[in-house]
Amino acid sequence: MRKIEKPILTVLQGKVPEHRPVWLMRQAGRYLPEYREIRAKSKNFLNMCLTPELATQITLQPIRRFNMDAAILFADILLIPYALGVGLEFREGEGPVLDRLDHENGLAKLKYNSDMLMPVYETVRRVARELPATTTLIGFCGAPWTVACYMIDGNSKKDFAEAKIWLQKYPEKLDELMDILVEASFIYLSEQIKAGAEVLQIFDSWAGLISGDEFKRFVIKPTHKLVQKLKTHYPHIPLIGFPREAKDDYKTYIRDTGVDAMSIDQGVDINWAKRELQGIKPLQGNLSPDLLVVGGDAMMNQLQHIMQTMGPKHIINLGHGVVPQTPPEYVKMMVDYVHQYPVN
Ligand code: 1CP
Repeated sequence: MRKIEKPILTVLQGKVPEHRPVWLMRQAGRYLPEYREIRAKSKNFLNMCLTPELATQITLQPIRRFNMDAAILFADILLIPYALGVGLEFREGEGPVLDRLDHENGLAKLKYNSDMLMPVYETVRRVARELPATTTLIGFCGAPWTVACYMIDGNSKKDFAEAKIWLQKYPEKLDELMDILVEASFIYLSEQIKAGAEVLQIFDSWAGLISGDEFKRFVIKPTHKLVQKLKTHYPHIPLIGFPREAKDDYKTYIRDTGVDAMSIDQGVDINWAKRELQGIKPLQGNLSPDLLVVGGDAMMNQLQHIMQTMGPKHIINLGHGVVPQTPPEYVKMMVDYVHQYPVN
């Protein structure tokens, strides 16, 4: 009997898959009517993340509708601050709002309570039971730097002005915060693995805010620590890093953090990625989320260009999350095209 293959795992092992794999960041979300339906009936977003019945259904929605090659756990990177005791609210039309971290005594108050996230692990267990045999279950967390940005500023409206002040005025406090977040993320991801996550992605959405020595200290170093800890305990679990908008630092990141693969944003020139990055580790991403709103030739040409340039050992994904205005039919068109595209 032929062994059932999970194409995402095959690409992450650096091999040619049976068919070209695709999944999308934020593949579950407001662009899907079935998501909006659940959301309209729910108390709030945080409650949705912490209710396994709902989070399981939402995680599976894009698998059922589009036959994606991966399911990504429906949760949020800000659940870690929540479990550290930080007040968190997702306000309608405003996004997340957190209690701001006080540079004087804020760090001492943070105590990670893993039990607060038990419902998330239960969601992972439920999704794992229901997934088709060829679909990979991806768990995730935010990278320490990105999570710190939200904790320090309390929201994302001011371009993380306060986090930038910490870089200048309190870099040692920031080191300390990085260590707290590495420990918490390690526990959080370990529990996801034990519950059935097969791959983990580390989202560093705001990695592009810093560069040079700051990038080394607050992106590379904490990510490397987290990767080391995970590799010591779970060497078989592939880790995908996503240092969004890191520009030239993508190269340092893929070499020095120890991740097994890297996701790239839409600002990265795909020929440069092919030349400079693909030989180091497998890559994912690069398609612009805006093209998924536009559809038609613009979307298909770009998709084809990425597939042709990168070959079959590439995971098709966007350069950032699906936006709410995206017509689901374009997503379907895109996924079907990827699946019928020859592997060699
Ligand atoms: O219904 C709604 O309006 C809620 C919107 C929403 C959704 C669908 C939020 C609030 N979070 C999520 C789910 C989510 N967030 C997932 C689930 C799985 C999937 O991809 O389908 C994941 C992986 C995330 C990760 C996340 N949350 C990131 C990293 C990736 C990225 O988008 O850069 C970040 C930065 C967040 C914070 C966050 N959560 C929600 C919002 C609106 C934001 C961003 C706020 C900002 O722009 O700063």
